[in-house]
Amino acid sequence: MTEYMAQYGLGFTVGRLGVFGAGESPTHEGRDVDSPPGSPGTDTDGGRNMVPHKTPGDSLTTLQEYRGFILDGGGFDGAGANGHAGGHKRLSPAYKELLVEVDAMSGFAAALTPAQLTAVLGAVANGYSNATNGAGIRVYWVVDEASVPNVVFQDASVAKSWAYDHSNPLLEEFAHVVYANKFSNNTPYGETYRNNLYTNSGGSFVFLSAIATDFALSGMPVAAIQPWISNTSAHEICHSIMDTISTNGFDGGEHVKDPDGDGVEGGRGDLGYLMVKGGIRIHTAPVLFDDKTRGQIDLTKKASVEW
Ligand SMILES: [Ca+2]
Ligand SMILES: [Ca+2]
Ligand SMILES: [Ca+2]
Repeated sequence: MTEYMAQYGLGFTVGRLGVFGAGESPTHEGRDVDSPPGSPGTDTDGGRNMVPHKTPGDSLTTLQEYRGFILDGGGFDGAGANGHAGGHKRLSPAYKELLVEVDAMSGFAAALTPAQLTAVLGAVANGYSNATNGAGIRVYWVVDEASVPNVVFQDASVAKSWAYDHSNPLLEEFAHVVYANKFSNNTPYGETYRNNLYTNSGGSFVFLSAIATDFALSGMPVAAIQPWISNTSAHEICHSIMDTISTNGFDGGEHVKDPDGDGVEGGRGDLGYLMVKGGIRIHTAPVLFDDKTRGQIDLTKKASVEW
């Protein structure tokens, strides 16, 4: 309650848990403490004067948030501090929170060690909650399957089936991200499939061998690869919470032509943005959201789990 009041400066209704009703999810676009009073349309929750998300709430009920979840990490504040060290964690109706189920394939050269996986996911979570460049979302993850035998996918249908088979039914609110080997053609870096009523097969993949192959060809040091893995992860997760499909000038894949808004599409200033279309994305920078992307984020329709 104190957090919520500090975040929004708004009133609230006392419910059965003493703060909010158990079925309510009152997180919404309001004004945060550093925003000009009376301009709730100019910012979103959790950050500094960010544009509002497409929808209010994070689809977690206050009862779920109060009960909490067993999580492995994430939950950083806007300064990248006060992250969750692992174990049980109650969530907050004052912040938008995104929960991620992580599966990791093993047994191939580009597979991540547990420490590398933690570093990658930490960069992703930090990026989403960053007060300046982020999206006003606190990302938490749980590693569900830490070492699954790797598969080289022949086509999308195989990948979708894999995602379905490995999506933990106990983690129904969680977006699903898989650190995978590759498709047989060793491209692309990542892919996100939407869930639907008939196949129930959504999920995001990060193809570690495809990324590693490009770095080997470029001659860049292996240490340079981690930001590309983190940014690819953040990019695919962003696809899974956008649900735009050709609206608002997007290209049907939620990529933005001019994310820095200077009128030049695919200019150098655009290339560091998370969802830029065209050119070669620069993945050495932190995760960087543009306002058009922020304005289309919808945590109530996570593509990998909700339809
Ligand atoms: Ca929340
Ligand atoms: Ca799983
Ligand atoms: Ca531009």
